[in-house]
Amino acid sequence: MSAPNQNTEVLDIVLGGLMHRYQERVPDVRIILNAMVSEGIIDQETNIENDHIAFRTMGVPQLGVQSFEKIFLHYGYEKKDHYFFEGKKLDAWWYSPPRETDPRIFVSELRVADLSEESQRIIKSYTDEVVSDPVDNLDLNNGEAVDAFLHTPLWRTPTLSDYLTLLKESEYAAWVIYNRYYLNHFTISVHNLPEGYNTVADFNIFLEKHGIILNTSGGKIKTSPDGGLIQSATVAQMIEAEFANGETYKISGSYVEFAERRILPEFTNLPIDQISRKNRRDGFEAANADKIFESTYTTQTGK
Ligand code: OOG
Ligand code: NI
Repeated sequence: MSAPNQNTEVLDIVLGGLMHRYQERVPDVRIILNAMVSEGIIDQETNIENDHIAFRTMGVPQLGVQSFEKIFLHYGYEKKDHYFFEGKKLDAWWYSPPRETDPRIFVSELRVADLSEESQRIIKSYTDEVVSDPVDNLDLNNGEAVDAFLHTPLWRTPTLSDYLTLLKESEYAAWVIYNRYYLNHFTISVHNLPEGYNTVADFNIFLEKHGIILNTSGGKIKTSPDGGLIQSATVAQMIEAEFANGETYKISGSYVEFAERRILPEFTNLPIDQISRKNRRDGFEAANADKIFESTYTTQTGK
């Protein structure tokens, strides 16, 4: 077996597959990329810098982060800081990529055991169909197999009534029971874009001019206490979901995020053409993340 850091070709297949299906689910991506090219912000779409991507998981023994992370650890990602979201009953970690050009990964997990008996019973009725850790049975050196895995249901299609019951207690739980490992968002880095677009504040103006609706939880601009990480996000796009017995209902799908990472104080004297990712604020910020999660919550999508 090849060493994890030699698996970047497979990683490209997996990331490509994720982005491809994500773009089909999130029409805002096309609107934003087309507008960036037509305003001359970028020459071509492939010049977008993807700051990070995010996934959501169910915290039950055979699934959750401990299972999911094995995929990306295999491709050379490194596990970094932990974040805890008490109110939302979530844990999360971020992973730094093998190459500077790869996105960081943010993976969260629902603390299922902290929910009510009823919600736990509903969730387990689905997740108990998965009797052993599915990633252990996956050939991680086969990019097409991993791509298929990430887009194949692990449990039966939920009923609308279970979805709505979960939604009342945990919007995150409802999202995962239907959307599973679909890419939750990708994130456009703005700090290397031309003047007039290279801050989240300016980029938000551009987005709104093109009719994009932004998440307003905690304000449209989310800033870390150190001032180094500034983020905004769209409100998730609604998808017409088909539940068990053919019932349909509009639910939250995925969204797009924007990130500005400021140059760290110790590097502000460096010429700008010498600045790379390692000279900028890295990682995530719990207070920003707490609000960004709400991009898929009905308080935002119902606006
Ligand atoms: C993740 C929300 C947090 C960030 O960049 O802090 C986040 C999610 O909605 O699953 O993306
Ligand atoms: Ni994010």
